[in-house]
Amino acid sequence: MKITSIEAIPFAIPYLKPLRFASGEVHTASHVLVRVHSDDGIVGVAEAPARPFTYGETQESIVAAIRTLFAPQLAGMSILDREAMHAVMDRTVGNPTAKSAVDMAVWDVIGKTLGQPVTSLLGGFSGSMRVSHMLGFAEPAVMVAEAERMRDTYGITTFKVKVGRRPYGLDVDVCRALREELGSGIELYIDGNRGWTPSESLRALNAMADLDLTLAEELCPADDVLGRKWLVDHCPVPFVADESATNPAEVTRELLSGAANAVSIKTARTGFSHSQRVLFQCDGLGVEVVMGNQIDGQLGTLCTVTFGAAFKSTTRRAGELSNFLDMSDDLLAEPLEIVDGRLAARQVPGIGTEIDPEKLAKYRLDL
Ligand code: MUC
Ligand code: MG
Repeated sequence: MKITSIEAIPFAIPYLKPLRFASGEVHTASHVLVRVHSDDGIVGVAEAPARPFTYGETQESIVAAIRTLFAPQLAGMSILDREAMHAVMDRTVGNPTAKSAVDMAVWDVIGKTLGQPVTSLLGGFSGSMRVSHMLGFAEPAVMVAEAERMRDTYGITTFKVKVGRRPYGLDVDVCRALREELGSGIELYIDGNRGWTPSESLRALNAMADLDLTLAEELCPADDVLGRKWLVDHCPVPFVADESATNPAEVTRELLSGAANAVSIKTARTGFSHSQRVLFQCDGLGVEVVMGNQIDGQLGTLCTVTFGAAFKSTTRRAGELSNFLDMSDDLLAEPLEIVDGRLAARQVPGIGTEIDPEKLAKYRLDL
């Protein structure tokens, strides 16, 4: 039950089309595969996505943090001692996705060692989640066509629309076209990735007042401290903290300062252990949560649904679980399938993140 070694393997898989949003764009999944080995011969698997525009981590920095800091410090520790492991990793500040991938790979080892699905160990509330699809910047007709394809092919009826462009009318036109073309049977919410000012945000919300949006996420920076609080006070729907609330302490600060009144939980940045803390904090305060997407491939998406399906309050809303469909290929041996708008967590020992060795050999960058 002890950790013997931890691998950090950089790989790159192109997306079929880039995802564009107010804080950046992603063309290639330049991620890091993390494998934790135990002395029982068990291997736990997870991944860390490099998102420099959100966390400051690069693929190279994630590999370096795991290989040179975390792997030597964690070797010899019991796989059950997650709290002690985090205390060790937290001697290094930052590096949220590197730490989270180690955390989730350790949970995978625990599940495999006990012969239990991690989703059951976490909470076991439900076997699956409704899926929300994230629509990146494009012309209205292109975004409508993508939403229709997702609805008709996969049964997805919830869409997060990327906004935050200037002039804001560009995004209003997209949301209006989606509502008009897809009708009242779909759920729409928006994510600005800090692209607007507080006053632009409110003007945009007013211009979309008749579109029945259900959430507004990070429309302006949380650093606009008073402006953001003013915006949240005037916002007609829950205002979601995403990149402003990347750990439990930031969640507390954002909620208590009035900078948000809902929270996006991303296992890519809080793993399973700290996602629990974020969730229990929100549950205790009566704050809504949504399972967010870090532009994940299948590995990251499986981790998100493993956590999201495990708890009552994370299954209330659709989770952002479909953008792996935009990737040209993936590492998972058994691909994920969205059926009737739902994605299932895997009922196998661990998370179910078994890797196809040929695909890993094809896409890894360190050989
Ligand atoms: C999201 O919800 O913002 C885009 C940037 C990022 O950090 O995550 C994605 C999706
Ligand atoms: Mg977001």
